[in-house]
Amino acid sequence: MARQSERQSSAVMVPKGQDQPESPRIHTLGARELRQPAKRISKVNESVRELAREMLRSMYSAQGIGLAAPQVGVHQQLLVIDLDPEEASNPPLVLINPEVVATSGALDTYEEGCLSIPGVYLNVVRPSQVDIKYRDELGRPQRRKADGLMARCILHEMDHLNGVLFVDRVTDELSLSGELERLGFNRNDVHTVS
Ligand code: GNR
Ligand code: NI
Repeated sequence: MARQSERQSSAVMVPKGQDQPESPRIHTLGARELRQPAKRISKVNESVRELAREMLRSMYSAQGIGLAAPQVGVHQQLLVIDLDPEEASNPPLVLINPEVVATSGALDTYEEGCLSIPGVYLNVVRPSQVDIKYRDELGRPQRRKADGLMARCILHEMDHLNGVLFVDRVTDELSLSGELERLGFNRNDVHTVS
């Protein structure tokens, strides 16, 4: 067990839990940082790993299951995901320069939330499965297939790398406007896609 977590992610492990040392602030809907596309990371070095650690601290502190670098104002193609933030023995995933190789034709509807739009939860339709390639925190090429919540989270985070937010994909106009207004967000900050 210890050996396996070490192989997977010890290079960026931070203790899990909501109490974290100071970590970068997460930008919220309306901030231009969220709309700028992220650039590929040319070399996976210690400074990339340090950014991943800082993102994990922000994510655990905010009790999310994923975070993309643009959410903390860094326009690099880096994601962290942890579907099990309570379970210390299950290491987080670090995805660098992720690319979708394929998605399944089947679509799922799921109620999404986002640390950049706190309190808003709305249905989004996405492919139910995804096959991606990426580099891990040691720069090693990886490929993985995901379904369920992992596929959902990967696709949500990859949207952030392109400056897209889940509210841009919400089709229920009435619920969208209602939720945004209820939580004090501006409907004009949504850039509806397709
Ligand atoms: O914490 C999060 N939960 C979540 C729930 C459903 C679909 C996607 C997500 S990702 C989100 C964290 C976040 O905003 N990542 O960018
Ligand atoms: Ni998000």
